[in-house]
Amino acid sequence: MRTPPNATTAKSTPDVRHDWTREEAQALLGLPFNDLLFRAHSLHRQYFDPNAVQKSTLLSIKTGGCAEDCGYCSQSASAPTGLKATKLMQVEAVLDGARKAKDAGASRYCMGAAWRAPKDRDMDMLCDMIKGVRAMGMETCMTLGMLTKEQTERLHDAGLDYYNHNVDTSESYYPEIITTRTYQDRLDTLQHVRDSGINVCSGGIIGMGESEAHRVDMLVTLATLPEHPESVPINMLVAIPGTALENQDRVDPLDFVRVIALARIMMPQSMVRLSAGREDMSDEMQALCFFAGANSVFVGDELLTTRNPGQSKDDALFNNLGIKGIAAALRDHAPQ
Ligand code: SAM
Ligand code: DTB
Ligand code: SF4
Repeated sequence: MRTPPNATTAKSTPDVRHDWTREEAQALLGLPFNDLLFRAHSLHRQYFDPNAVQKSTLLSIKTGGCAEDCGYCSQSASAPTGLKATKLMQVEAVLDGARKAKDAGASRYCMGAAWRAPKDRDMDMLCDMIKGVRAMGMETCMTLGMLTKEQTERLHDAGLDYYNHNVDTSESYYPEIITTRTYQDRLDTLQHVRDSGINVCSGGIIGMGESEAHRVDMLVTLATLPEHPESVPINMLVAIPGTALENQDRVDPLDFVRVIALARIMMPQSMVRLSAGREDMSDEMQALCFFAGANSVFVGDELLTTRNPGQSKDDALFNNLGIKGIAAALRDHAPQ
């Protein structure tokens, strides 16, 4: 495993545990807010610069028409969201986007495709995208759905730094949200990614109608993996018209902050990403999330199909909070 950027201690530290129980996690989540945040922030300071946030930019390299039925997603063919489906983008167009993202201060470029899984015929183009983005000095991330062992190895050999594949929620709540693939399918893909040497990015969504126990169980699943994901995106549901979750009530902002804090405590060396939903968060809510241990965000005007705070809004927030960016740390052993 690559040491996360800015991590100051080795992973043998007693804070980095893989034997969390749901009772322990539930007890942490039930602490008075200030006690929970103090604990999370103290750990955060121990492992990371508290005033540094890693910035990634997302690009949808293949949009819409997806065969899966994820209830939150605008890109599922089964959801009447009015989204126009596109083919896989050409490599040069993807690289143009990456150049702009780099100029805007992103250290990582995340390329997402609305697929159940990539087809083998797409692999050459995907590998060329990875090589081209890395040649610009940015870290690469992809999220393409399920992967076979062979596909994962090809992405690794092209130099892929991170693969994003979320567990999304707890195993017990998962069937309420997705029926076209299983929780175990997700864990299998994560295992391929881990085995290949690509850094693992895996998290989930808060605000899909799940209970506190489901949130706890999702984090216990991630924190009891043999190695914690290097990156843990915590998304706040973006309720998209036409999806099954379009009328979902907004999550209580302080409950969302509590989940960030719990993720920080249970996976103290992982980057915790404040992901989707920032457009609907106040500056104060985001500031509390950074205090609670979030140290990564998506920057730019768009996520995959929805809005994100643009550069000027984020620059103003980060300047106000005295937060700086974290530089890219590329894997150095990728065969090209
Ligand atoms: N198709 C691939 C897959 O599902 O693995 C990659 C793209 S998918 C959009 C990546 C992740 O984005 C999902 O697993 C989910 O956690 C998150 N996501 C998608 N739509 C969202 C929404 N409306 N609100 C919050 N998070 C969302
Ligand atoms: C993740 O956990 N969040 C990102 C990324 N991984 C690929 C995606 C958020 C998508 C939000 C809804 C949209 O823009 O379509
Ligand atoms: Fe398809 Fe991914 Fe959206 Fe699910 S989350 S419908 S797999 S694009």
